[in-house]
Amino acid sequence: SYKFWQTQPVPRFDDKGDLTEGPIKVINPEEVSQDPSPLIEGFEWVTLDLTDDNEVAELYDLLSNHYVEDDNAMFRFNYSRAFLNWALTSPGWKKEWHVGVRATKSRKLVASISGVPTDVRVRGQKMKVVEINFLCVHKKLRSKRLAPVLIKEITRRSYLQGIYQAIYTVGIVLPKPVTSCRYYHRPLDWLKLYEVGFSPLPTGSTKARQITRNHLPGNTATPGLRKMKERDIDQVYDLLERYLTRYDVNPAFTREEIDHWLLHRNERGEQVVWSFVVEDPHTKKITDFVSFYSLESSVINNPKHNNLRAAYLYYYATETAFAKKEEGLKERLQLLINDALIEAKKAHFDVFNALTLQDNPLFLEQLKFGAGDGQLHYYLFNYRTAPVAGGVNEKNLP
Ligand code: YNC
Ligand code: MG
Repeated sequence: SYKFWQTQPVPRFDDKGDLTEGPIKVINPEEVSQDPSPLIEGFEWVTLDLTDDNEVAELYDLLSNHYVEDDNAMFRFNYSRAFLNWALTSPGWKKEWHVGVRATKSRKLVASISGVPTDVRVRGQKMKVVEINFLCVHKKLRSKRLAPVLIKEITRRSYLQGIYQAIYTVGIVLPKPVTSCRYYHRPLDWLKLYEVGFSPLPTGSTKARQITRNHLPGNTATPGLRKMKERDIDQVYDLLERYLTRYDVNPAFTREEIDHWLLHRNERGEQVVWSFVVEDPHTKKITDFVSFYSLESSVINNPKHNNLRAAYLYYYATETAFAKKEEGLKERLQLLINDALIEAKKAHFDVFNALTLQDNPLFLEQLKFGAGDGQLHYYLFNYRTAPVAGGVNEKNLP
C-alpha cells in the first residue's frame, strides 16, 4: 500500500499518460527545515567523514554485513573500501550527503544513506540531481520504519543544497519505475559458479560441456584495443556524449566525471574500474571504448568458496552507432563486449554481469549471457516523465 511512498513527490502507478513532464512539486527553499527529524530513542544522526579511512571501514563493515542479498540469501554485495571511496567522492561530492545513524552509547554505525551530485538529461532536459545509494539498516533494526526517516533526511539535505530531484535504482518495485531491467550473467569461471550455487547444471548437460561452452580465447580480437589512458579522456568524452544522448535518459557527464568514473586509481593500487579504448592505428582516432567495474559478493555459507568476483558492464560506445542505419552496430558490439569478457577473465573475475538496457540486447544472448532472477528498477524523485521502453532502443532490437 506504500504508506510512505504515497506521501512523496513521485509518480503514481495509476497516473494517466496525459500528465505534463517535469517536476512534480515546487520546493520553497525557505520552508525546508534546518534540523533533522528526531530518531528513535538511543540513536543519533551523524555525517560520515569518508576522507577518514576509519569511517570508510565502518561503512564497509555495516554494508558487508547488512546490505543487499539475493532472494535466497546465498550472496550479499561486498562493496570494497576502494569502491565506496570511488562511488562517494565523485566530482562535486558533499560531505553532508554521507549520512549515518549511530547508537548513542556504543557509537556503532547502524544505518546509512548517501548521495552524490550529478547532471542527468531526461528527454533532452538537463537537470541537477542527487544520485542516492547505499541505503542500509542493520538487520536488528529492520521493519521499524527507519528507511523512510533516512530517505526524508537525505531529501532535506539535498533541498538545503538547492537540489530538488534525485535518481536511484532499487531491486524492488516502488512507485514508479522509469524503466525496469533484468540482470544477465556471463560465466567466466563456470565451475566456481556451479560450486557456489550460482549456475545450475542444465539437464542433459555435463560439467565438462559447460566449461567448454563458456571457454574464452586468451587474447582480445579487436585491432587497436588497449587500456584507456589519461590522454584519451577528451576523445572518449566526445564519443560517449554522442553515444549516450541516443537514449531518452542519460547522464550528462563533465570531463572531470569521465576522468573520475573511468580512470579511478587509488594510492594502494586497488583497481575498481577497467577501461579500454580502440584506437585507429592510422588516424589515432578513438573509435570505440568499453569499461567494467569490480563488485564482489560474499558467498554465504559455502564450504569451499567465500566470495564471488563479479565484473559489471559499465559505459561503452562505438562510432558504428553513427553509421547510416547503424549498419554493423550489432557485430561491432559483439566483438567489443567479447573483448571485455576476455579482459575480465584475464583479471580473474568469475562472472560478467550486464543489464537489459541501452544496446545490450544486441549482444547478450550471442555472447552467452544467461537471464538471472534479479531485476533493477530505475527511479526519478520529484520528476515525471513517460516510461522508457524496456531500457532499449526499440529499433535496435535484434
Ligand atoms: C528501498 N530499497 O517500501 P512504504 S537500494 C526505497 N528503497 O515504504 P522500514 C524502500 N524505499 O512501502 P526496512 C526500500 N526498501 O510503506 C524499503 N523501502 O511506502 C520502503 N536492506 O521501511 C518500503 N538497500 O524501515 C516501505 O523497512 C518502507 O527496515 C519500510 O528498511 C529498508 O540504496 C532497507 O536493500 C532497504 O537495509 C533500508 O531492508 C533495509 O526493511 C535494508 O520499515 C538491505 O521503506 C539493503 C538494501 C537498498 C539498496 C538504494 C537506493 C535507495 C533509494 C531510496 C529513495 C531515495 C529517494 C530520493 C531522495 C532524495 C530526494 C531529493 C532531492
Ligand atoms: Mg526500520
